[in-house]
Amino acid sequence: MTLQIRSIEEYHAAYQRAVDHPEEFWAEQAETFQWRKPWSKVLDWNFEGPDINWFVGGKLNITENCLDRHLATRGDQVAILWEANDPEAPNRSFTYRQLHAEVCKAANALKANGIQKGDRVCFYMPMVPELAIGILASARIGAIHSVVFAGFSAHSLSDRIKDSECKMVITSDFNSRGAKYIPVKKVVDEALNMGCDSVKTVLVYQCANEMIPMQSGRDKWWHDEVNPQSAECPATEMDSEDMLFILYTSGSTGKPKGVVHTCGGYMVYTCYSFRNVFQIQDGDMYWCTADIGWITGHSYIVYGPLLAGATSIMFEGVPTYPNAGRFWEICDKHQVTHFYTAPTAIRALQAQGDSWVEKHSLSSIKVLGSVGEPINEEAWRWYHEKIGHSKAPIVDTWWQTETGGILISPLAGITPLKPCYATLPLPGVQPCLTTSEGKEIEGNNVEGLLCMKFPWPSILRTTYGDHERCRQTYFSPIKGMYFTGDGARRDKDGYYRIIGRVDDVINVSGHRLGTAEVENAINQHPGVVESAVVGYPHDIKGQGIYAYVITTDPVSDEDKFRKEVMDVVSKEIGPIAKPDKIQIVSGLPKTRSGKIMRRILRKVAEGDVSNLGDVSTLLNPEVVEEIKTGAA
Ligand code: 6R9
Repeated sequence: MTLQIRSIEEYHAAYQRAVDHPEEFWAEQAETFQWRKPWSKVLDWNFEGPDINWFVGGKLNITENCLDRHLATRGDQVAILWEANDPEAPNRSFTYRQLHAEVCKAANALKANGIQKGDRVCFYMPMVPELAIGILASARIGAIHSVVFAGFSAHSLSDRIKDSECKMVITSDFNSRGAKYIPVKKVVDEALNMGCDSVKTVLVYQCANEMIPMQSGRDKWWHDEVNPQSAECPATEMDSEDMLFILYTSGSTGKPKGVVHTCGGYMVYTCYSFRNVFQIQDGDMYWCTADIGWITGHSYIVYGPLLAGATSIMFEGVPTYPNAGRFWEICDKHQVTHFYTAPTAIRALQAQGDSWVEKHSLSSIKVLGSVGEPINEEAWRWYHEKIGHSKAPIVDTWWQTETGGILISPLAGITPLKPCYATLPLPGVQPCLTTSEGKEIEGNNVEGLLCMKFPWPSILRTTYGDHERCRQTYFSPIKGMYFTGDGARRDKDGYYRIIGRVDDVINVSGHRLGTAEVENAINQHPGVVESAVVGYPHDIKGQGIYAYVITTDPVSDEDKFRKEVMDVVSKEIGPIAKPDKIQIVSGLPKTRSGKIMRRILRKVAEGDVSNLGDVSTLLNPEVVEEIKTGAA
């Protein structure tokens, strides 16, 4: 097993060793896995390309390390325990041996349907075990999975399928989420009607007992394809740097980009970070409430926990169904020891009152985790006191889709905590703060752009089909470094506090959305000439979406218009991107070069109009007054 640090002294020693001898440090971690062929060089890199290669020449299959490797010692231990949306429905659990068999069957079914090494397979599925089984099956035969969160619209799905030319889509008939019953396959049909010629097969996992249209020749039932298959499937040998998966995420400009992770480095880092941050022990019950449609689900529901031989709970539903006590009920029911969720969920549940928590003992909880956005002090304290009974440490884990795993976080029970601080980098991670000109800011009690000076094994390798975009987004803003897009503060003790995005990315309930993406969607409404979107502080979501819209004609029924705009956005991107506030304006504040002054729009959205700074250099200073008085 990879290193597990046990004390703060060990942490500091490991940190120093990883700085002084990174190749030696990471070789030691990597040696604990099963490789078909050892690497010839640990690391070969430059950030200019970027061209980053870990465990060069090494051959492996990540699923042998998630599954086969554990059969002798943990074959009968539960690997995945699934809790349905409906609290009355039975649980489903898979031991490592059973999961191995299911993954092999699904892998054989993919092969039987023409999927080969290097092919892309898209997943658009609810949180059922078959999603985890499916992505592992894809990895087993060397196919590349691209999971699209099942809340995205047909349009978003179609863009993602086209961008990576997926050969197969794996989906389900329906999705039960809370009180909602969503026809998932219908969305896939719509997406495929938008010209996804690469897709040859759609595998449909059956969740309900209803007839749905199946296109003959293309659509097949999961059970028909998977059940008859053999439970043995040899794993395909992969190069350490072969692609493992693509996951789309939003940036400041343009369409979402497909972040690419590769086999060897991602395997080593997700296991290492999982073990150290959560301090998992045998017998623990670990539950991450994320959706597998996001990176947190990939790294810390599926890969990290399975690589580490842990038991991972997977939940189909939502925190408030059938009531706001559901999370805590599940914690007691399964004696959860490690609970990992997002600040937006914590705030939403806190707002429902303590009585929902007090009904449950929560005595099994040893470690709490937070991820996705900065956690505010009030939520941190509530989480600590009410859920952790002031005993369980909170690991506030900072990381990104692009980083593959947690980079800055306390190690549970080891790193002294400070509310709202992600605290210290993991050994092997070298953060720094810079000015916007790229000059490193040394010392403590400082603030700047958060960058990384040195690669870690699960850093993104490229953005699918567009390496130049990867370079421009992450490696050229600050020369010689990986630029995160976040601003951070380093306090007197060297602890990091993440302030938030410094680019045009809005973080709504932990979901990343680009302002340009939302604006493009709004502009699809025939009555809209132009729009500008900014984030503003929101009590539950962290950030809400505030849209300024110029219309073609005067709007008589503003409520109706707002609803139409929201529907358009829902249809174009998905319900998560719906603006919370829409203000109709006659113009947008622009510089003489035609750039929208978002700083002003942000201030108005925040309700802070007292100090808008100098607006006299604007092309149209008069609109500022109008925008101020008409604030939504
Ligand atoms: C894992 C994940 C990444 C962005 C990131 C930052 C924000 C994530 C955070 C956090 C403060 C934390 N973020 N964790 N901010 N404290 N503990 O969320 O990936 O969806 O790519 O989002 O989320 O702004 O840059 P992703």
